[in-house]
Amino acid sequence: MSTWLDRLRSGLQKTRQGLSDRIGAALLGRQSIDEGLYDELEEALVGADMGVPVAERLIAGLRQRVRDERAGPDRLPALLRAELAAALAPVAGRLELASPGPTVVLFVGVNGVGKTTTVAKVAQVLQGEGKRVLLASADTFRAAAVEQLTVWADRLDVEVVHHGAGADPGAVVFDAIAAGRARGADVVLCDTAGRLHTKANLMDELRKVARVAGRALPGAPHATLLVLDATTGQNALQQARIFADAVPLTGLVVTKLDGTARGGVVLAVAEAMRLPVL
Ligand SMILES: Nc1nc2c(ncn2[C@@H]2O[C@H](COP(=O)(O)OP(=O)(O)OP(=O)(O)O)[C@@H](O)[C@H]2O)c(=O)[nH]1
Ligand SMILES: [Mg+2]
Repeated sequence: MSTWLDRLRSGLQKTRQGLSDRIGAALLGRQSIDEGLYDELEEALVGADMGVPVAERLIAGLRQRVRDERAGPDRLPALLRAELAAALAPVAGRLELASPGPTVVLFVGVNGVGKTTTVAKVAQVLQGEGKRVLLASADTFRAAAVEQLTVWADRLDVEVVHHGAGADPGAVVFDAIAAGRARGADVVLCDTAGRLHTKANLMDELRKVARVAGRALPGAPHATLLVLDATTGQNALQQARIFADAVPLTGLVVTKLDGTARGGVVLAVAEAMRLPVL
């Protein structure tokens, strides 16, 4: 748990800096806490993409803490920090492995959010834990997609199952699961093509991929992770809703937190969708 929080904390570095700058500015020269100050703090939270409902709740929690402690403005940063930590703790999740394996994980999301990169990162983490990992290149839209995943597979020295460009992604997943079972893999990580959540035919295709996985191995996919680009802001919520309509999502992955001061979307989406962030 602490390592997850550590990773999230370092990922949220820019968000934290942006927030504390704004909070610092709001507090400058204040002798007492007034409504205007709460408004400014709430704006700072919304500005970090937490969304209005989450921001309002955090501010309500902060007010309570201020009352309980009869705190002055100097205590506000610490109390807000405590409120944020309390909000984040319950959304932390981790990938549970099925036993017996293999655990089949589907990575889904819109174009360019970081699915393929995340597959490689997760493969490396699991490999480090001594797990036998197999990759499935179910992004058959472009030849380059297979190549990209193959480069990662070579670097990590893991096997990747792929068909040619234009192949049926369901068939790739089916073959990969069969190969995973035959070879005693612990995990089969399936990379899928980026798809605009607004394209109904592509969402249907995703539904089919999930169905085929279940035919190859009852219970699969064991995890379906929606990859979200933190820099997308509040649109991430819309993406999450539509993907969840197509396939039962089990968790969220948030990428590119290193490049944005708006990582608050982590909280907004996790809470609205009742999904853990892995
Ligand atoms: N800074 C940063 N860049 C990232 C991160 N994850 C992915 N990227 C970059 O984002 C770009 C897209 O990453 P991909 O992994 O190819 O994204 P994808 O979702 O597989 O893209 P499609 O398959 O085209 O839909 C690449 O340039 C990655 O290096 C991250 O956590 N931080
Ligand atoms: Mg990709």
